[in-house]
Order: sequence, then C-alpha cells, then structure tokens
Amino acid sequence: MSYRSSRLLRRMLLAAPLVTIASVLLASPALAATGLNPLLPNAVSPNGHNLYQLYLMISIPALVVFLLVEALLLTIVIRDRRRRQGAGYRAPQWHGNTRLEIVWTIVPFLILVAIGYLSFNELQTDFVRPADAVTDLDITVQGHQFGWIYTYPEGFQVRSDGQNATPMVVPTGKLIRLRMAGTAAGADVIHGFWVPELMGKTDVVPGYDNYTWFKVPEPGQWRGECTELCGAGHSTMQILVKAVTPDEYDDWVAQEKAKAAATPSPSASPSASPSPSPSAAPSPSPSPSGSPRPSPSPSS
Ligand SMILES: [Cu+2]
Repeated sequence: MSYRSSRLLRRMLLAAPLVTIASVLLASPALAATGLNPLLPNAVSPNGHNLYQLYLMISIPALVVFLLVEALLLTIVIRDRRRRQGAGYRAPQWHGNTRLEIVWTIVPFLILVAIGYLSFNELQTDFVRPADAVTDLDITVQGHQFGWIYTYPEGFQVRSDGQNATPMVVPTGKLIRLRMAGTAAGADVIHGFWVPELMGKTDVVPGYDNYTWFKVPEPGQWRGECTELCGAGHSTMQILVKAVTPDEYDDWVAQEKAKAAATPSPSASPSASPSPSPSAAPSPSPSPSGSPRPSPSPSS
C-alpha cells in the first residue's frame, strides 16, 4: 500500500468512532419516536427514575474517562509522530514508574468499586418484590408466543396480541405489582417485559415467577416491547400501559367485568365442561400461533 493511501486509511479509521457517536446522537430524537431510543429515558415511576439516575451516574464519568483517554492518545499520536522528529530519531528509553503504575491501578479499582456499590444498592432498593402490605394492585402477566395476558384481581383478563397492543389499564398514584407468571400453564419460552419510561426490564421465565412494580403519578400512555427474542412473532409482542385516574379505573373495571360476564371464558377449551369462570386462573392453553382470536379489547 502506498504511503498516501495508508495515510487516508488511518484518517478514516480515526474518524470512524467520531462519526458513529455523532450519528447516534443526531438520530436519537428520530429513533425515540419509534420507541428505539438508544439512550435510556427518564422514567415516571420511582424505580425507573432511580435506574435513570444510576445510568447517568455511571455514563457521565465513563464519558469523561473516554474523552480524557482519547484526547491524551490523539495528542501523543499527533504531537510525537515520527514525521516531526528528525531522521534516525530514537525515543528516550526508560522503564517503570512505580508511582504512576500504582495510581493507574488504584483509580480504576476505586471507580469499579463505586459502580458496583451503586448498582447493588439499586438492585436492593428497586428490584425486590414489594410486600403485600404496600401493594395496591396485583396484576399477573403471562407471555406466550405471541402475546400478553394480563389477569386482574377483579377476575377478568386483558389480552394483547399483534402490532396494536391492547393497553394494560392501571390507576394513577397506586403501587402496581406485576407477577411475571412463568409458572402459569401455557408458559412457553422466555419473554421480556419492558416499558422503558416506567421501569426496568423483567423477564418472564418458564417455571419461575418474577416480580416487578411501578407507580405513576399522572395519567398517560407508555409503550414497551417484549425484550427477549422469543420467535418469529417476537416483534408483534407490543406493550401499552395506560394510566387513568382511580375513578376512571373503577369504571373501566366495571365495564371489563360486565364484558367478561357476557362472554363466558373466551378461550375455553374445545369440548370441556362449559364452566363459565373467567376467574383469576389462567387459561389452560393459549393457542401457540398468532391465530386471530376474538380479543376483547377495552374501549379507550
Ligand atoms: Cu416475547
């Protein structure tokens, strides 16, 4: 390779990381509209908000370290490049600097200890199952290929399938606990429940129940998606959480209960006993494929 083309190549390699960072930052508002923001949003639920603060506490120092290291590297590469030194230049030959080596070992160690402490603290604070005494509403979440079933304590279910998610309706100002029911019948593969503007990601794991929670102060709607690649219909596992005032929530619950009573168990097994019990018990077998079922979507 000629000298000229190798110089061009080196310049392109140098520019590549800068171009990548710039394009991510420039594209992020556009991507945010599609739900694919590469940056973590500040969440409205306290646990999601704490997660966002942790993200800032780690990312900002990381960015400072990155810029410092890159700036030093570029300074040395440019200032001390061979072309600026005379022909036959030989750099000073020395070996070892005990004080410097101790400093650059201890400083990263302390940074990692701080990151570990903050992260474990956040895990202990916001990723534990909230006690029954403080929980206002318990919703059971089942994931299946490909859709979600939300079972409410009032004894009805909301099914969300396909690209247009049916909302999980919740009251504002209440602590909502979600049980990711991997032990329920019909659990197939791992799915991930994540609404980034509410809380952290929680997996729905077959054979195991996971818990997460959220609490929103204001009415609103927040989008999420299944975050474990669970099969061909993975992209259709959209999530929509809709918070309404407690009064509106009570009205909605009454409507859903009336609807459930009018259509006894929409997913009853083919010829089993016609028990019209839309009880809290999960339906025995959600159909494996994304077959069109008469999903009782709540009027919004
Ligand atoms: Cu999934």
